[in-house]
Amino acid sequence: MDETGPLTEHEPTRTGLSVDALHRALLDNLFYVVGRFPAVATRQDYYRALAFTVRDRLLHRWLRTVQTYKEERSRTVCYLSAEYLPGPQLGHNLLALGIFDNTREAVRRVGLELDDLIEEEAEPGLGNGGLGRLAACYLDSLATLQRPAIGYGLRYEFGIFRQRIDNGWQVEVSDSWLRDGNPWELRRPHIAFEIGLGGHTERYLDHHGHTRVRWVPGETIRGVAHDTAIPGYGVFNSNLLRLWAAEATESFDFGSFNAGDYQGAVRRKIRSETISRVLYPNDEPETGKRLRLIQGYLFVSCSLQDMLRIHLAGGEGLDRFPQRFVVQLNDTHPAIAVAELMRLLLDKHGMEWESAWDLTRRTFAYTNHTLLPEALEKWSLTLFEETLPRHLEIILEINQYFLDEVRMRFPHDEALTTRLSLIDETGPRYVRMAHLACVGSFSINGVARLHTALLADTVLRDFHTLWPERFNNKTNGISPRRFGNLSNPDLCALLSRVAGPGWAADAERLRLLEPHAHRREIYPEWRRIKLERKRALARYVADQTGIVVDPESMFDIQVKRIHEYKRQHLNVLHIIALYSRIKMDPTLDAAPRTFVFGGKAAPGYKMAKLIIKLIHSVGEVVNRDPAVRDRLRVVFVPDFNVKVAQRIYPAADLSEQISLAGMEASGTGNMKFALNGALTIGTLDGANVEIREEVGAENFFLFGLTSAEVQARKRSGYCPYDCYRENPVLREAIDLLADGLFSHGDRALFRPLVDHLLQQDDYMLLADFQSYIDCQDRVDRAFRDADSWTRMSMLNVARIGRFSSDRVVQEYCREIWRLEPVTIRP
Ligand code: NBG
Repeated sequence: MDETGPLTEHEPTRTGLSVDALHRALLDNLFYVVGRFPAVATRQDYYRALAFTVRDRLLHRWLRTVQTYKEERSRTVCYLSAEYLPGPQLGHNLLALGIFDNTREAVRRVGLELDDLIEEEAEPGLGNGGLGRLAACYLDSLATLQRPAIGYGLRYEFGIFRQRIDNGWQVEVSDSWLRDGNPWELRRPHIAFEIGLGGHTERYLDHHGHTRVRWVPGETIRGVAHDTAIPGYGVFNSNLLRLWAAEATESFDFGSFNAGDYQGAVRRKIRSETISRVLYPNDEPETGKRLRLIQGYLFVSCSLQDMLRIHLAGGEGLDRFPQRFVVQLNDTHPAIAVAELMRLLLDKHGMEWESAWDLTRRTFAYTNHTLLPEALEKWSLTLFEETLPRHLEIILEINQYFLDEVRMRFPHDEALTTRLSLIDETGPRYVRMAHLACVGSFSINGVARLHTALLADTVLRDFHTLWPERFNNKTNGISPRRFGNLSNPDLCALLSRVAGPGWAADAERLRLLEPHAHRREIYPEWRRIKLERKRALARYVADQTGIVVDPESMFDIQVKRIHEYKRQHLNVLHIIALYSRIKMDPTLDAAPRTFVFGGKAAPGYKMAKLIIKLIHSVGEVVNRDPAVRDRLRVVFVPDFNVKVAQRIYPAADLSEQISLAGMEASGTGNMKFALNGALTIGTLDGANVEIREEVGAENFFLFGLTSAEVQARKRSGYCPYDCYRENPVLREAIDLLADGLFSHGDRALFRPLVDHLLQQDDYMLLADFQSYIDCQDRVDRAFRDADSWTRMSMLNVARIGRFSSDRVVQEYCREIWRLEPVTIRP
């Protein structure tokens, strides 16, 4: 893949891909861009010089891509997402450009190692979890599949908080990822739009004598574009991630200056810039409500204005807009787009309601990512009225037409009308953003087969009754480049050797590994690679936590956001049970295990933070107890993010996907683990269902209630205390916890957790406990048969190709976006 060759006279320093060209560019950039001499340059300086070297090579592709899309008037998908977790860029871009080896060599020439420079990069943590990472995987696939796409979002100055652990408790530290600058982005001062906030609306007659509405905002703010290139893998296409940063408008400083209120003007300027300052951690219903609404509105409005600008510059009329653009709403965070496009068409472009509505509904498609009621966004009507008065008017008008339509079709069902309304009037009035998204979109999709079915059956049931044809499923996928090639190069080299190359761009080709899964002669190498990744993780863990773990033990890993529904505490109950079993019976024949956890808890989510403390507390006792020395270890890897994830997935033997059935929309970590040869222990939840079908039931450790059983148990009155009373193993585990064995005798510390489990147990840990324990015993036996485990591991990798984000993006392109590839030539 590498384009090697000596530097010729004709090879320009800014685009050449040979070792010589890269080496020269690196030194040039170090001097002319970073402003340092080799003698004094730090690794960070070299990282930046290298990043600029790579960006130069991307720019060439990026500008060519823009030009071609424009000339060919290509249809473009705009992905609107409040969150992106792209991970570090350097390695990814080298891989896409096919210059990993040459760059490694060029870096060696200056006496450094490429891997060390890759480590220098700060991660853009512009998201909370799966949803933001999914958006990044889709951008990667869109570019690789040569589809014209723009990812629109917000340039938070502070991303998701960094997690420190202090005495077992999570402590949040602000994440200043931009401190050393961001060499990948280009600020585009000429691509900026104003948005209004607050104020009031006025009616007036236009020159045709029609009544029109004008919004007179109380203040205005500017969003300025910051662009990052997203190169496709092995192709010349390079798409765009365009993030908006809030700035003060000049016009708005003026009045204050003239009035001599310099300080007031500065204060307002600072306040404007606060808007894109920080990403809000999710699961925190009440914090920063207003600011969140404004954040969403800022990026949505700027993005739509940008699309309209691009469209109109192409010389076509607005009526052709839905032919040129399709807009995917990534969850409800950008759902205000429906009202904003209406506003732009009606108030700015003088369109009539019917045509504007028709155009809007042909533009948007909506993806739902959760069934959790607390995650379905609602905004109070008062807040809306204060902040976006014109949008509220539009939403109320949309609602009126919509409910009229409902009443026509279901004349005697006022309850249905009430349930469907865009406004929740059961108490204080709220705008239901998911309803706005449904009404304004031509497509509504869930992110795994079970999730989509449950959506249609529960949360969006009435919409499904109304418009079944709008519903469709798109089971999530992951980028094989980032979670294969980049994270686990040795495994990938083996895959290419055994199964043949090409799987990175066509993951279905991993199937070619299947016939080799029975060749025992490959097993030692397969295991050696896994062991090497486990050793590397063990070093990292020792470095981060001081805990020494045995790479030969089974690495049993659960990494994801900490949430009760994900049931990290069920995992802990198993650890406690196993611990006490070994204490009772020191001869117990069980494979040594290292339990690894990682993940952040929302700062306001007390129970999740207590679960982090619980993991540490159990770890402290277990790790110190000589009776289980060499048999059990518990570690918590702090600050789980994309960078850390890339170390963890390759090192896993067992992947914990143990949410209560019906709760996890899809999960994508499950796919990342399997691609790296881990076996899954999991419930029939989210995409686990489909993963199990693909890899085969015999290569997947299944336990737990099904979602239908969960519903039935809840209907018939689930009583967790019965499980506790009837199961001695469970009782013992919970009693140990309650009695303070893991809290230095403090019986109060974990009381809230224990009480909740015994009295309420919303996520039915106690109901699933025995099934989980039994399943873990099966895992144990399977792991001790190394050859059979290796074969299962290989089969998991061979059959996981369907969960490539390339497959998903192709489905989106075919079934929702109607998007064709556009080849970019050098
Ligand atoms: C998350 C779900 C995951 C899913 C990702 C990506 C939100 C709101 N939802 O199960 O919890 O894998 O979205 O679809 O973050």
